[in-house]
Amino acid sequence: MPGKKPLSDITISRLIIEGFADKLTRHLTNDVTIVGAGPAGLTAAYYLAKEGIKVCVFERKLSVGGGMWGGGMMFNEIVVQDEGKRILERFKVPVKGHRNGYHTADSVSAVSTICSKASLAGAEIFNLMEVEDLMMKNDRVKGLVINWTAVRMAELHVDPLSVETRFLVDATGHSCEVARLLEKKAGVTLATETGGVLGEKPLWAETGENSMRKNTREIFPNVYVAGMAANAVFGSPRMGPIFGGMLMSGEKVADLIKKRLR
Ligand code: 48F
Repeated sequence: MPGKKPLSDITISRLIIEGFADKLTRHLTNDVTIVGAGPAGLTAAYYLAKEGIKVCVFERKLSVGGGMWGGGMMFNEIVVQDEGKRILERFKVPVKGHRNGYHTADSVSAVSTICSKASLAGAEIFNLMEVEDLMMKNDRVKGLVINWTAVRMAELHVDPLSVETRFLVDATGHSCEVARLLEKKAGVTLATETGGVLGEKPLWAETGENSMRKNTREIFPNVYVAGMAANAVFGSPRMGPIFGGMLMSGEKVADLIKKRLR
């Protein structure tokens, strides 16, 4: 077309590389780094970022949202109780139905809205990258070690990069991977009954949901657990496709860290 500049393939590539390098360089040091972009991690990222705190999230998968996308057994609806409804409404996720204090929401709507709010609030979310180790000095966590998920999948021997952080949140879900690294690799004592990871118990929705708030806390200096990882670390049950506890846990961990940063 006359007057229209031809598209430059190289400019497209250059913009992607420069834009990504700029983001990653800015987040080589963070106030808070969250591992896992499930409902707990994304909610925490939103509440921290909206206070102007420098926060970034590393997610190993291509998609964010963790176990929330799939609702219950791929019926893409989630259930929350009143407290969870309050948080969904804060994000402006449409909440439907009401039966004895239970509410439902479309899981795709919930994940996409929460992620959008966290991102717009200023949280930087890196997908396709996983946290494979911690950076520790004198028995204190100083940061974490990241690599491409594809590197592990291809079993390539490629060294990782390091990220410095003041606070670290393990929001990795059932596998509580940061806590496991602390326990198994660093060999340090966690703030649990045994000093180690107690392990998740079989499904019991009520106890699982009720214990999540208490379990959301600091397990090692400057390292917090949130969401299902918190229940796994403290030996509480899983709760199945009810998600209010995850949202509240994200909100609580953000509150705890905000107080520390003040
Ligand atoms: O599993 P996930 O959704 O954890 P959550 O936020 O919520 C739990 C619920 O989804 C559900 C439940 C409801 O009752 O029990 O399971 O606590 O999200 C955890 C995210 O962390 C990522 C993982 O891919 C997932 O998206 N993840 C796990 N380990 C790592 C990681 C790692 N080492 N590095 C980066 N991301």
